[in-house]
Amino acid sequence: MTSNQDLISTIAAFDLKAYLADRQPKVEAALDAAIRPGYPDTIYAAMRYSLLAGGKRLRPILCLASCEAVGGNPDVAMPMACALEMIHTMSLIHDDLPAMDNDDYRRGKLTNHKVYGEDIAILAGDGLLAYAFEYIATHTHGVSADRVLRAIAHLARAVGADGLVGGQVVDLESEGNAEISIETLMYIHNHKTGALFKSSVVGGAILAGATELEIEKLTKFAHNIGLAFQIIDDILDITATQAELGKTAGKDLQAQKATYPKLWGLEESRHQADKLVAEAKTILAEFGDRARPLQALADYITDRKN
Ligand code: GRG
Repeated sequence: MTSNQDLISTIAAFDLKAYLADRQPKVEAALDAAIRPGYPDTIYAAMRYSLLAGGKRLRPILCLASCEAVGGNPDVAMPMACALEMIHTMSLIHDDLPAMDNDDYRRGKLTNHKVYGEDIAILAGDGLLAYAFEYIATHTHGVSADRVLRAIAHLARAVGADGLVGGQVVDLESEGNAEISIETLMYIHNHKTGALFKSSVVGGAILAGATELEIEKLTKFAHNIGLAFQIIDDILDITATQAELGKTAGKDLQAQKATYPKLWGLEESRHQADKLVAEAKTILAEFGDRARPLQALADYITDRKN
């Protein structure tokens, strides 16, 4: 068993910058190849506009790293990694619509509906969502159909009313009520943000043939980093600039949203995020060196500036 001190020095030695410099361009290239311009021109252009607008590509990279953490070949998980980014992107397109968060900027660019109109933005989101599932089903090779089916089912659940959609609904219903309980806040974020993190980590592991125990541990790991990610998101909304975020800063205050800093204060929120990440890394101690990328990615979640 790896001691905590060993764990810390192992992770410190891992070059996350080099890892991301290798993975991010691979994901970019895979996304670009996954959806090519086509007919009708407008819909393909709108889908590609948001899909290829940058972003940290955290969900695909988590999926690949998780596949590796249980001894799988990350190439096998690339179609699922792309699908996760398609779904994440469509959720951002819909979230930015006037009917929801009504945002003008995302990833440093005008939002999809600002460029293509609301009608096309809705359809671009729908197109990305449908294609994500088609893409996993048709492009995942070298894995049994059982595993592919299980990964698809996990992802579908994460997207629907028991996942992103449910989280978004409670978020919308809570708007203007900064006094919601911590339980409601947790529900919103565990569904709106956490569910897709979980599917990223668990999906990569399922495709690699993870055991039930490994899946259980990775689920807990993903739960913690998903929550930590959202706490940091809330902190950055207060402390970072629009240029750093690539989207409007201070939106939560403006929309009178309940946030972790509002409930706990900035310092305690940061402490809670650090605690969740430390626990997440410990959960993976028994996975050995193969989990170093995942552990370093957990640190990245709290160290990030956007
Ligand atoms: C999924 C069917 C379906 C509908 C969408 C709108 C909606 C339902 C859900 C909202 C989901 C949402 C916008 C959650 C916020 C997630 C979040 C913290 C986004 C920011 O993620 P980053 O920082 O962004 O990873 P980049 O741009 O780096 O990818």
